[in-house]
Amino acid sequence: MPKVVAIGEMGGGAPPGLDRLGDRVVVRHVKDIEELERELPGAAVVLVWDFRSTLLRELWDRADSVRWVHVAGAGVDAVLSARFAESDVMLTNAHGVFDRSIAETVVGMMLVFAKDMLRTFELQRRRTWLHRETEMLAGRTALVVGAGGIGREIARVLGPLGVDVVGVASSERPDPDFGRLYAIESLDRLLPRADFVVLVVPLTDRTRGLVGEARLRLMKPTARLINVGRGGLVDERALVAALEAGEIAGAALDVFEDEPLPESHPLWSMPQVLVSPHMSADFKGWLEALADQFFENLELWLDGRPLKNLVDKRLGYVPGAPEKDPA
Ligand code: OXD
Repeated sequence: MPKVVAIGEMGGGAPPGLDRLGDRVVVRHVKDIEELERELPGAAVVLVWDFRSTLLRELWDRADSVRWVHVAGAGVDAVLSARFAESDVMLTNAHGVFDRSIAETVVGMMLVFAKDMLRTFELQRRRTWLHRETEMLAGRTALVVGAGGIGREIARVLGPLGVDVVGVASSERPDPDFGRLYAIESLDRLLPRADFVVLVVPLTDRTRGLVGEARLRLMKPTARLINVGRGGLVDERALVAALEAGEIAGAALDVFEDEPLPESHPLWSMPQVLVSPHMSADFKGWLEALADQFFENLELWLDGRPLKNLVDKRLGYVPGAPEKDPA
């Protein structure tokens, strides 16, 4: 029977239902490098359950029989090495599972800013009644950088709220959800128009450090940056400096260069910053949804049928038209 190795823990445990698989595959759940070193040789399938785990990348030499790797996450950056990309091992991810949940988080973050809720929470803690006027979301412009399933769902949710959504993808083209998508090369021209800049692109060589000092300067002083992609998309030092200098008005960040965000990091104490502990996607039931998605693909693989959500290893995401082309 083919051997499946599941790596890491999420939500404090192994994939729910892993024990169900016993009759068609041999399953091993490993938590550390020693266990993986022992189990990886001979394994045909690897489930990277903890999408942050770099263990497979570290032990790639031992993956002598692996045919397929599934990452139980949207981002495959921790797993996808150049050697993996060059190999003929298939890679799939959790495409689709998080679209709605992240879209709702992003809308929540935008409302927190528009309705000045960070300040309201702070005033409430101090028992202070202070009437203020707030902003409307309607009529604002959101620049969504990344037009995969998640970016697309953000556009679908924001449209009915009256937000003008501008999408950025790998190339310029008409699009059913965004109206028109603009190429990533147009980013500098689009940034000065945006009230909200939302980052949902995967972290790849092309997108690392996408938002640095120069691009932060292009944003409006009233604009807010929302990052639900990966910390590495933003130069955090430049961001802190831009916030301190009032070059942008705020940031809502779910992802960071170092996670957990170190206690001494200046972002923690900035009143115009919302720090969220990498949970924008994680709705109640996410672990079961992730496990079920893998089990469904495993059935396909065992039956010799094509897998769903195949990542293009050169691009680092699941491509496809029109709804699956992040950037
Ligand atoms: C992911 C995440 O799945 O960041 O990539 O949650």
